Amino acid sequence: MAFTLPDLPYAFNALEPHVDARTMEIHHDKHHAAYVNNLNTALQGTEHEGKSLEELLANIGKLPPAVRNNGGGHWNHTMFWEIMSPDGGGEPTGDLASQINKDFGSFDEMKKQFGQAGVTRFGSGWAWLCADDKGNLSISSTPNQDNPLMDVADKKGRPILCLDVWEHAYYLNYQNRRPDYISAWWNVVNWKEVAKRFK
Ligand code: MN3
Repeated sequence: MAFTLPDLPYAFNALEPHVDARTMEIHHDKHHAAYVNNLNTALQGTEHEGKSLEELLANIGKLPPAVRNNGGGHWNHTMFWEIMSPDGGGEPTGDLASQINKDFGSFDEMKKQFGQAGVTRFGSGWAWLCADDKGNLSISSTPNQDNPLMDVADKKGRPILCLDVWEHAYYLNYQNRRPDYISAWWNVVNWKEVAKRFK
C-alpha cells in the first residue's frame, strides 16, 4: 500500500529547450523520489498508513511536518508532470477558455497574474490556478510543498494548473532568473490536461 513514484509521462529531454533534461532527471528521479520515500517512512507503522493522499492532505494540519512536506511534495509533483507536455503551449480552448475570460478578462491577464504569483512567492513554493465548487477560477500560491487541497491552505480549491517555483525546478538552466523560467514554461503547458481537470 506504500506510495510509489510515477513514471515521467515523457523523456527527460522532451521539454527542451524550455526545461532542460538534466533538471527533469534530477527533479523526478531525485527530488520527487525522495518525497515518496520520505512520505512512506513517515507513515510506516502509524494509524495513517494506507490512507489516500487526498485524505491525508485534507487533514494535514493534524499530521506531522514530514507528512505535510513529503505528502505535498508527492501530490504536487505528480500533478506537475501531467500538466506539462512536449506538445504543450498555445492557449486553452472551449469551456476553460471561456471561464478564464470570465474570471480574468483575458488569457493574457490570467497568465500575468499566475506568473506574478510564482515570481513573488518568497523562497520555495508553488503557483496555482484552482476551480471552486461552482467552477470559478482563482490564482494563489503556497509555500514549501503546501497545496490548495490542504486544510491549512490560506486559499483552498481544486488545482487545475500548477507551477513549481523551487530553485531545483530551474536553477541549472536559469540560475536566479525565475521570471525567465516562468515565461518559457508556458510553452510546455498541457492545456488538454488542464481542461480535463477543469471538467
Ligand atoms: Mn520540485
